[in-house]
Amino acid sequence: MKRDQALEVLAQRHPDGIVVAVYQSAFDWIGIRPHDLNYLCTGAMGQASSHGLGLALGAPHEKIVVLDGDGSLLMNLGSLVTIAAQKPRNFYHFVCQNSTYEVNGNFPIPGADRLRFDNMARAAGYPHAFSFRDLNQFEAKIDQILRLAGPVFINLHVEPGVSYPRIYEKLHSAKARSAFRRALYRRMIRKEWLWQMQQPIKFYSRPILDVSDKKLIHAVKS
Ligand SMILES: Cc1ncc(C[n+]2csc(CCOP(=O)(O)OP(=O)(O)O)c2C)c(N)n1
Repeated sequence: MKRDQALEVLAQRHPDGIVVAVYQSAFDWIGIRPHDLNYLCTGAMGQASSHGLGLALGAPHEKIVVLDGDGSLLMNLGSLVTIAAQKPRNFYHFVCQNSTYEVNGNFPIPGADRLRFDNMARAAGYPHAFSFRDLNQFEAKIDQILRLAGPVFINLHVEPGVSYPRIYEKLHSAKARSAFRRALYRRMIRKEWLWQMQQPIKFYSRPILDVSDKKLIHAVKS
């Protein structure tokens, strides 16, 4: 299936939620679904699933979608085990398996003809794992998949379709990161689960939002 078509399907089903995307999937995704809740961590190759896990644990009322690359996941396979052990119910781990390191020259990834990421995820302990080659089959199943309690693993065998421009400045931009942070606070406030949190929210060790700080919350809201 074409990657952009698969991502269009996902965008219809997850129009307004948090998405952690990498490399060509990220470029396509931000073209297809521009949104402040796109978390762009490209550069930290392999870390999307780990960052996604952190978000899933920190924001348990949000569905977290990770759009991983096959080359990227191979660099951090251990995260499958960590995720399965943590059992985040709100975690949906997609991999765009294109069998190459597409963004830096389409070099083949090792073992591409034999790799079964869905089997790996199952063996690591994910309770649900799927693999799709056909767009119609993916489209028929996606609603049901997004209703499952996670962690859920979804491998998509993709080839490039419309490849959106590689705007690295956007992926690496501090502005996009702070837009994400603000959008997340707004979402937390709107959904009112912020008030249930006992601890200040921290960015590294620095508290950035204290739930008792009404002035700050007012600033974020406005
Ligand atoms: C630790 C590390 N090693 C290598 C790179 C260089 N690099 C950037 S993107 C990339 C390939 C990504 O491949 P994949 O995850 O399959 O995504 P695709 O490009 O196919 O969308 C590589 C090797 C990097 N950013 N970080």
